[in-house]
Amino acid sequence: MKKPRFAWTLTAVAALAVGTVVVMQSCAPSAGSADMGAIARARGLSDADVVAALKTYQPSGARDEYLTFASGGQSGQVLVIGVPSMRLLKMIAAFTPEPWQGFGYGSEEHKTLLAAGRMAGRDIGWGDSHHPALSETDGDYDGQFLFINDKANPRLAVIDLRDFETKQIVANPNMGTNHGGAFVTPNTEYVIEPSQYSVPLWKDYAEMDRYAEDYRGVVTFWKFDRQKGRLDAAASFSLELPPYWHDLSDAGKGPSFGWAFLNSFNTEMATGGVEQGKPPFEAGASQNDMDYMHVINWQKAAQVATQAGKTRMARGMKVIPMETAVAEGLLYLIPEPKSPHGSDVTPDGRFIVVSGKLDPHVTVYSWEKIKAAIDGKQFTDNDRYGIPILDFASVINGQLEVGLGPLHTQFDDKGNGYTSIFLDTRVTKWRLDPLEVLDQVDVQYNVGHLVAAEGDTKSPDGKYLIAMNKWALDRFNDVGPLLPQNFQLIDISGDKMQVLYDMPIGVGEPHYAQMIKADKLKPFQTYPQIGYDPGTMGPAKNAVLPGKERIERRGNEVHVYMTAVRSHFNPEHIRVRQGDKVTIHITSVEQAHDATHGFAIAKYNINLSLEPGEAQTVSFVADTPGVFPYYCTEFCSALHLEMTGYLLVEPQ
Ligand code: CUK
Ligand code: CUA
Repeated sequence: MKKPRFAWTLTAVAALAVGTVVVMQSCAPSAGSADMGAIARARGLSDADVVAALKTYQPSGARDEYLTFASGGQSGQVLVIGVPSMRLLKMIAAFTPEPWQGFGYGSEEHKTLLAAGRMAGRDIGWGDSHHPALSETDGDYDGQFLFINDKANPRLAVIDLRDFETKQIVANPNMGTNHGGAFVTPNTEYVIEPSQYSVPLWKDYAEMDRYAEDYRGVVTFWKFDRQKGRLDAAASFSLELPPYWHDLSDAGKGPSFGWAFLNSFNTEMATGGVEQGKPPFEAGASQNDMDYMHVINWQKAAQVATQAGKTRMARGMKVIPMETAVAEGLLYLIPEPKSPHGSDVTPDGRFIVVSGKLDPHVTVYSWEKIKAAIDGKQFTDNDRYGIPILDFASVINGQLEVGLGPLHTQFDDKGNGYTSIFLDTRVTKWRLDPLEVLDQVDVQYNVGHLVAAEGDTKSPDGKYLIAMNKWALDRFNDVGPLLPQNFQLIDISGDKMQVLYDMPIGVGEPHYAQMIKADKLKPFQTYPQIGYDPGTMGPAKNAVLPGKERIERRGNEVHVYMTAVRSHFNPEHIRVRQGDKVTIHITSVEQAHDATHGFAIAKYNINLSLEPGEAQTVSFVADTPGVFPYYCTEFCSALHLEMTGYLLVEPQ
C-alpha cells in the first residue's frame, strides 16, 4: 500500500497528544488558513480522523458512488442518502402526507393513492416503515423500483425510481401488523409481506383464550407487475401460518431459488396479561430454547394457489390454508435459537444466517442439507398444526459466537458476514466458510440493522457498511430528550473495519436500508413531455398546453385549465360562487432541469409540487367565501413572488 501523503499529521498529532483542547483554543488558524497540519491540530483531529474525512468528503459538485434507501421509521417515509458523503438527498413521501412534495395536500392522484391505504375505515396519517427492498433482476438490484412496509398498519408502498415517487399503497386486510417484509424474490416475481402479531384470520373477533384455535399468522406473496409498476392483488396469494409471531424473511437465490425463509418467535403462543398477574409477553414468549424458522416453497405455492379448491378467501385475499400447505409440501419448520430476529440468505444462496436476540451465536443453515432433509422426509416431529419439523443439528452448517444480542447480517464480496451486535454495541466481521470471527468494531450505540453496498444481492460490493444505531447518547449536540438515531459509515475495504462518519437521523427510527450503486439508477431529470401524469407515468388526460388555458362552468362545477411557467400562472383570477366544486387541472410547461413550481391556495389546505412537465389535478369545494391568494411556493425565478393569483369565492 502506498504510504499516505499526510502521514506527517500522525507525528504532529502525537506531539500534541496532551492538551489538544488547549491547542484548539490557543492556536486556531486564521480563517482561510490553507495549512492542513495546522487545521488538523487546531481542530484536534487525529490522523485517523483526517483519513476518515478524506474518504468521505465530497467537494462541491462531486457525486456519491452509492445511494442508500433507508426507511424513515415512524415518519412513514424513505430517506435517500449519498455514500460515502452521508449527505441526505431526499425524503421520499411514502405513507405520510408530506408538504414539500405536495404529497397528500389536494392532488387527486394522491387522494386515490392514500385512500387505498385506508385501514379499518380510517385515513391513516402515518406509517412505521421498517424494510425497504430494491427491485431485483437475476438477484441483482436493477434500480427500477423500491418497496417498503408499514409495520403499524400492515401495508406496502411501491416507489418508482424514475421519479422517486410513491405510486401505490396496498393494505393487507388479514394482518394485525406486518414486519418481515418487504423482501423481494430474485426477479421481483413477488414481494414478501409476513404478519407479526397474530390476530384472528377466519373470523373478525376471538377472545385471547382462543388464541391457538383462532389466531393466525399470514405471509402474503404480492405479485409484482413490472410493466404496470404495480402490485397485483388479484394475482397474489397468502399462506395461513400458525399464530407464532413472525419476524424477518428473506428469499432464497441460486440453489435456494424458489424458497423463502421466515423467522418466528413466541412459538410458545404466550398471550400475556401482566395486569392479571400472568407472565408478561417478554417472559412468556421466551420460555422455549428454540423457535421455528419457516421454510416456504413459494414457487410451488404460486402454482397451488391457482388450483381449484386449494385456497380459501379471507377478506378478499386468496389464502392457502395450513392443511393444504402441509399436504402440498409448501411449508416446513426448523428449530432456531431463542427469539431469532434476522434471517439472511448468503449471496451464493447456499446458506441462511439466523441470529437469536437471546443467543450469542449466528446459526448458519445449509440449504443443501435442508433440501436433502425435505426430499428425504426426515422430520423429527410435527408442530401442533401438523407442520413437519426438520432436525436442527442435521441441517446446520455450524454456529459461531459473535457477541451478545446479534441481530442482522450483511455480506461483502470476499465471503464474509457482518453481524450487528445490539447488546455489545458493535459489529462483528466473520468468515462464512470455515466459520471464524475476523474483526470487531465498536459502534455508538446499540446497533440495529446493517446495510452493505449491494449487500442483499448475489454480488455484494464490500467497500461500505452502515451501522444503523438505535441510541446516540453523547454523539451529537443535545436537542432535548428525544435524540436522533446515529448512522455510522464503516469502511470495510481492508482487514480492519474503520468507522468513518456519523450521520444523525432526526426524522424517525429507521430500521433497514439498501445501498445501490448510483449508476444503476436512471431517474428522469424532467418529466419526458409537457403534460405528464406521474400517477400513470404517461401523458396526462387533463394536460393543459400553453394557449389552451381556460375556465369552464358546468352547473355548480368549475373546471380550471391552468399552466405554470416562470413566472406566472394562467389564469391569475379564478372567480367562483360559494359551494361550487372547483377542479383545477394544472400543467407545468417548464422543460428546464430543476425548474420546479409549487401551487398553494391559502387557507384551503392545498399545496402541490409541480416538476417540469408534470400535470396534476386538484379538486375541492369552495365552501368558505372570501378572497384567497394562490401562489408558487418554490423560489423559481427573480419574479417568483409575482407568480401568484386570486381565488375569489363569492358569498351565496
Ligand atoms: S427490525 Cu428494527 S432493528 Cu423491524 Cu428489521 Cu431489526
Ligand atoms: Cu414558480 Cu416560484
